[in-house]
Amino acid sequence: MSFDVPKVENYKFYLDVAFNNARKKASEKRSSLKMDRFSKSKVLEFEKIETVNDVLTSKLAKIIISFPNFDNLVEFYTELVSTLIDYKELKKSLGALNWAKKKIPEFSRQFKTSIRKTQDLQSIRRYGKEYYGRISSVMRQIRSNLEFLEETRKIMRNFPTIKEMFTVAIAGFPNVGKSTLLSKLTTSKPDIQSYAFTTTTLNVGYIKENTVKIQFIDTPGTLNRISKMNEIEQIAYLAIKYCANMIIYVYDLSEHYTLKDQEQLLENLKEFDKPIVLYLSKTDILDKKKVAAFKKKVQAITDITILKEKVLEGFKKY
Ligand SMILES: Nc1nc2c(ncn2[C@@H]2O[C@H](COP(=O)(O)OP(=O)(O)OP(=O)(O)O)[C@@H](O)[C@H]2O)c(=O)[nH]1
Ligand SMILES: [Mg+2]
Repeated sequence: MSFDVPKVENYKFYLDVAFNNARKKASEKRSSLKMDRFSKSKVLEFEKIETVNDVLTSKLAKIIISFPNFDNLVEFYTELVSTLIDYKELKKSLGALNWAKKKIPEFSRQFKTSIRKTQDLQSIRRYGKEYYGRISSVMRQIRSNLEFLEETRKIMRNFPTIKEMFTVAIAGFPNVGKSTLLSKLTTSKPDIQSYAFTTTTLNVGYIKENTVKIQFIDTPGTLNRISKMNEIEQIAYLAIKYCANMIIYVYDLSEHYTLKDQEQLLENLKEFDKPIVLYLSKTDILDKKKVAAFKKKVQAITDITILKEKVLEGFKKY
């Protein structure tokens, strides 16, 4: 299932492409035509109408096909779609594009018939103009639908590709070292930066050794404000809820997030009712006594090898 849909442009863009192509094609053909002015005009007008028709119907068809079919999705994706996308509006918008895709050939046929029948040059030009007016009007009528589809595309662009296998979610406050941990556990190379909110989508990494197949999802920081989550946080929330079999919670004592806040976020995560492994990051720059005291209070792991073993234990129980 691919949620990677090409950009949907506005209606004017498609009209411009169609009309420019039509003009270009007609002017290319003009010099090769050996006939009287009247017949030439008819042939060229036909050429233009056919080009406009072909360009627009194929562009519309491409957009319609590019949107995935949301029937028969696994639970996680069904939830993503129903949480983040107005599915009814999406169906309506695709329906509107289908309508335009049928309407345009109808007008094309109708105007070609009128032009074929006419006996004077003026009428050919008049029909031509009228045709462009009708086509522009059809495209204008799907203006808001194209805009809606583009908005939907942008939301879907953030949908992660998550496979069905034993999955571990890495959660914690921003900047605590979640992506760094993913890069240590797997071969994944996520973006790591010294500022918060680096991860704006879900990074996914894998351990694949013989029969062991484990998927790790590095989530963007913070899930401590469930009622006002942004889109990415909602995706992370749903990924933990529906895909994760285990959670690694990353504590960071070097950061400006208080321990109390970090504990509160952990409490929120407990509501998912999944095994949680605690990991303390950045121990290389922490005071050793501080680390020891914290480990005494909280059963946190500080070693990657031990952390991997814990994950493997979870995998074996799965
Ligand atoms: N010294 C040290 N620095 C670390 C460690 N882990 C992460 N960092 C640094 O902490 C900063 C944030 O690391 P990230 O892995 O991007 O943190 P994150 O939790 O993924 O951040 P967001 O995606 O913004 O939520 C970076 O500058 C890392 O280099 C560590 O174990 N030791
Ligand atoms: Mg990150």
